[in-house]
Amino acid sequence: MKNSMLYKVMGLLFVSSLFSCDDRFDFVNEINDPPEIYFVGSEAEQITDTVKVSLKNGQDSYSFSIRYLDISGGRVSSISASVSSGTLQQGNETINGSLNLSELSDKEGQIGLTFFHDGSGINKTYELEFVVVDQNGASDRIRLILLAINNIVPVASFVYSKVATTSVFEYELDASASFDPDDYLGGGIQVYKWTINGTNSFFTRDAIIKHTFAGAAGYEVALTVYDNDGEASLVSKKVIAVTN
Ligand SMILES: [Ca+2]
Repeated sequence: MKNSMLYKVMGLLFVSSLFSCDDRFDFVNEINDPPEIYFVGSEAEQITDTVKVSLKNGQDSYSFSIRYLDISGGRVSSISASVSSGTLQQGNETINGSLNLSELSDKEGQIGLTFFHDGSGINKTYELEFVVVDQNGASDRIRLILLAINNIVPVASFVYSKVATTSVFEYELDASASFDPDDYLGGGIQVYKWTINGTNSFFTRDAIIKHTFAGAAGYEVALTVYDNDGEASLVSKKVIAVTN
C-alpha cells in the first residue's frame, strides 16, 4: 500500500518534471478558450444608452441583463463590476465589485442588473465595466455607457383626408407627423390616443388609421401621443367637417 502510494507520487513528480511552469501555463492557455461575457440582446463589447433622470417613480433606473459562459470545459471563477458612480444592484443587493454567482451555474448563466444614477443631474455619463475571469485566468470584458437625460414629452400632430372606400363617412387620420424630440436618445412614440367629440376615445399603435364617422356632421378629433416613458403630449385638435 505504501509502495503503491510512493509510485504514484514518483509518477506525478516525473510527469511534472517534463513541463516547466511556463510550459504548463502555455499548454493550459493553448487548450483553454477564454470565457465570454455579453449584454443580452447585443453582441457589442460596448453599448451606449440613456438613463432617465425622471421625477417619476420607477423610471430613474436602467435594467439590463448580462450573460456569461465558459464552454471550453473550464468554469467561470468571477465576474467583477466597476461603476464610475451611481449604484448597481443584483436583485435587491448592491454590487460592490463582485457579482454573486453562488446560485448560478459556473459554466454559463444570466444575471439581471439594475443601475441607479446618483441624482446629480442630467448630461452626466456613467461608465460600467464587467470582467469575467475563468479558472485559468483568461478573461473577457464588456462596457456600458449611460448618459443621464431628462425625458422630453412627445409632440402630437395629424392630418386627415376622406377615403370613402367602405363608407362615404370613412376618413384617414394620419398622425405620422407626430414625433418624440428625444428619439435620438432612444425616445419614441408608443401609443396614439384618438378622441372624437370629447367622449369616444380609442388607442392605436399605428400612426395612420381609418375611421368611419357616424354621419355627415362636424366632429372634433383630438390626438394625444404617448412616448416610451409613458408621458403624454399636449392635445392636438381639429374639427373635421364630414360630408356625404
Ligand atoms: Ca420622450
